[in-house]
Amino acid sequence: MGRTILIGDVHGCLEELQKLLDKVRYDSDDRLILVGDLVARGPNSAGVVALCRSLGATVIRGNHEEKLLQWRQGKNLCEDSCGFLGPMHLQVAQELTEEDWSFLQATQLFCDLPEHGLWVVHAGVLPGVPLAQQPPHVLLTMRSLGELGEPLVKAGSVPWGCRYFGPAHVIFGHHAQPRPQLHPFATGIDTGCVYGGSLTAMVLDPGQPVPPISKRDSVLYSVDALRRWFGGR
Ligand SMILES: [Mn+2]
Repeated sequence: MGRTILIGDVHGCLEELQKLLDKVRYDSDDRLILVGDLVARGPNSAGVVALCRSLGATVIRGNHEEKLLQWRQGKNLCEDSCGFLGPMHLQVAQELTEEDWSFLQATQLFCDLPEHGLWVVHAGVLPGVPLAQQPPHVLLTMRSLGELGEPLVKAGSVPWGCRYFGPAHVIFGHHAQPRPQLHPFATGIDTGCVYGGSLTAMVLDPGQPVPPISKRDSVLYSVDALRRWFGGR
């Protein structure tokens, strides 16, 4: 049984993903888990989906996968393409093969890894709510909590990880930051590769729990973006 390798938001940055897999010496024994948003904004979304598919990776659904899947579902319901998709997502949609679509359709909203004491989600969890009862829009889009503990999509007052105290440690993406978000019971690994930041992985040995904040760097690996692929920040 190999290691567990968790990777942040790739957003079509295929070369950086390949470099990161090389850096952590990815092996076919390892379990590969991506926190979602494989697609959109970057240079090669279809290539990233194809690579993840060929490696048998577990992909947690991100808001960008959800957007594509919602659009496709609407399109199948009426030929006039119900559901709005902007030109960028439309281009991604046109590049995906049937196998890619099936792979995206099979993505899950969360993953429970009891052997590491971990939950994996794309965006976040509401403190005190069991994983299976977390609302999908929270799992897909939350960045922070408001004053009354309500989920906020925008980076608001308090990142949700500041108010979350387990029991499981949560690995998440979605909230791009220059450095990984380190909380006692949560780690954010979206380091904004597509915005010219870096792509980050957490690598755990079999059964290894996530180390405390003071030692968490020992399980985190990053590669720099080759360039800024999208927008400014
Ligand atoms: Mn996202």
